[in-house]
Amino acid sequence: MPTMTDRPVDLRSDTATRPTPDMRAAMAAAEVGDDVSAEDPSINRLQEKIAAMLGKEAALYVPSGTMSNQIGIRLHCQPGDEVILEESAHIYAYEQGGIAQLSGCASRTVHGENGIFRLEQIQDFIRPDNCHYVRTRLVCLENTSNRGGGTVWPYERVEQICDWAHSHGLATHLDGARLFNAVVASGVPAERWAQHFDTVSICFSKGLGAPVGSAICGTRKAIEKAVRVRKVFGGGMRQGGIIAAGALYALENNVERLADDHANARRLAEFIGQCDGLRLDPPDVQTNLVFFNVEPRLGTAADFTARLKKHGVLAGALGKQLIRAVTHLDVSSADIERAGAAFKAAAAEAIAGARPSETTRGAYA
Ligand code: TLP
Repeated sequence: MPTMTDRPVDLRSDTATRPTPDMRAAMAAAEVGDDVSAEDPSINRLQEKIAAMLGKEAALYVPSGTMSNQIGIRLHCQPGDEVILEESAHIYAYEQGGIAQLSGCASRTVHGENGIFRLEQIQDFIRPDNCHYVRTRLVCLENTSNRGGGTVWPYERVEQICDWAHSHGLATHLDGARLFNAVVASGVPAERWAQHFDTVSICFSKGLGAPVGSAICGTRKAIEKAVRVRKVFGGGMRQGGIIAAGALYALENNVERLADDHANARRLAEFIGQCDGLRLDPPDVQTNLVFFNVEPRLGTAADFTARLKKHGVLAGALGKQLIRAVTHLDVSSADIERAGAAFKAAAAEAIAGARPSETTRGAYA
């Protein structure tokens, strides 16, 4: 059991990372200005850097991944338009129906395997040009797919879907909250992934370890429009350079190291795979997200995360039997060994706890 002084191993999300002393030093030293007038030198530097990394003309720093996605929707769509996305996509499932609330649009979902679908599944989705229908306007992909299990899209499939979308007059948006995880896992550079999308959203505050912010990237014209949308969504920041400096530091220092998070996630998956009653889903862990099911004989996912907590490990119950564990900058390989022992102990306890009647029968029959 952990002692009271041990910090829990926090595997709930890669949003849990805290700025390191070096990142904090970069933030403290940041030059700042009024960003609503585009006069914050640190934000301007960050925007130029991320746009260049993605091969886009321009980028805009915004407070969150949700805002950068929702700005992306608003840029491409008008009320009465329809957006095609995978049914577990963050934009659809975890942004409060922002597509409808903020842009007055409909969503058309497709079921993917581990978050990833095939072109054939959406080829009939374009509505006829007829006043009864919404106008099909945008295709959104998410890479890596969060609910899909941190899966990386097959590159050719992205190319095929986006080419098809563009050839039918549809726009494309990428929720690239974890695009750099896909880059590191696949070896396909960010620019190559990004070239297929009209707009790309990137999060700095997940695996990259910055405290705040995301960026929406695209053509200069799209980003000029995005400045207006960000303002009406309440995302115009003033001396935001103080946080943007953390994001800039993250881009300069924390991209390649995502490979460590992926190795830690695979190691954690090995431990989970060794526990009776836990089943990895999907079985192969590609990046930093590890999903697994808890067999009902061990209780529910919530029961199991409560047991883990007692052993000093925090993980997220995302369904009745489904749990997500996420590796990140604040989780070391030693933490993973600790977590592995906690998983084994919690699973063994759950099994022992789940069979009291059998034990009793054995003892008294
Ligand atoms: N994801 C969070 C939660 O909101 C679920 C997490 O812990 O994974 N796109 C994707 C793919 C995301 O996973 C998230 C956050 C976002 C967008 C939104 O980012 P924020 O939280 O900055 O609005």
